[in-house]
Amino acid sequence: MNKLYEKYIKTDSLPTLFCAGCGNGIIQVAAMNAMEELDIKEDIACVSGIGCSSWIPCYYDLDVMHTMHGRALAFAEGLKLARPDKKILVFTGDGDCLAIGGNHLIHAASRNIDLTVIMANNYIYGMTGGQKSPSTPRGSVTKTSPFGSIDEPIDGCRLVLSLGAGYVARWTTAHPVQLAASIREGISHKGFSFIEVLSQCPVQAGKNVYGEKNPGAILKRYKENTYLYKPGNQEKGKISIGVFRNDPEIEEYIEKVEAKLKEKGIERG
Ligand SMILES: Cc1ncc(C[n+]2csc(CCOP(=O)(O)OP(=O)(O)O)c2C)c(N)n1
Ligand code: SF4
Ligand SMILES: [Mg+2]
Repeated sequence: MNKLYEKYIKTDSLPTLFCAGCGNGIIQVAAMNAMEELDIKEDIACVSGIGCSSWIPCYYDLDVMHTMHGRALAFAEGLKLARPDKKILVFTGDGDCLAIGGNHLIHAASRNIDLTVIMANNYIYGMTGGQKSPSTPRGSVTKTSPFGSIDEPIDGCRLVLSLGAGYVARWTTAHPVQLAASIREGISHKGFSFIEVLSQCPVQAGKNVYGEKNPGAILKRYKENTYLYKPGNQEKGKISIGVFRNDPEIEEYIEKVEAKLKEKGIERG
């Protein structure tokens, strides 16, 4: 067995619940590569919500809190306040993070609290059978939009950028090396880092959402339909990927809490 797997995966809990061709395995390996390169296994704690993507960290041989739908960020903020020494990785889905969890996302991003959020965006509620999510593209036929979605999709990266998050990036499962590099940068960044991964759910969202059913063909589309972000450059009809912001200067929330405690002469219990 692969050495990285032996080190990071609870192999007795394999196989994962992911369907064949799901993007979640690619994200799981990318995050493992990032942790390994930083050599910080002992310093990491993971938090996730509910959904297929929220199972990604559950196979890691690490401290993991698999919490409630939409509440991963609320748990993660509490954990960070209690254990500021931990580097916290939050695994969430487009439904978990942008729908029921949207309010927590808004507040965590605007506080610039030191967490690294990895949002697997498969444009669908995968675990519950293929209902439309806030990021589902217009026109997509899903279980809850049988005539094609008429909603304008929510772009999580634009949302957190507008709220002042210090590190924001988007990649796809066809860019695993760049994704691992961004997770590394996100973990090293002091402040709120948000990494979106466009990730296929070939089982609940195929042709009617991605234009393709076959996972390999979806990956090919991710390559063809994306372009690398550069300020001022836009390619119409394509999705920008890359690092949108990497600003270490923004004041971080835990540091503000610590400063306030010090000012008031309060010692941490
Ligand atoms: C409070 C609550 N509401 C609804 C659900 C049902 N539910 C479980 S997972 C899920 C959607 C998951 O979608 P997403 O976060 O995009 O994850 P994916 O399965 O697509 O990776 C929903 C609605 C729940 N478990 N708890
Ligand atoms: S239902 Fe979709 S998101 Fe869930 S494990 Fe299967 S392919 Fe992946
Ligand atoms: Mg989803």
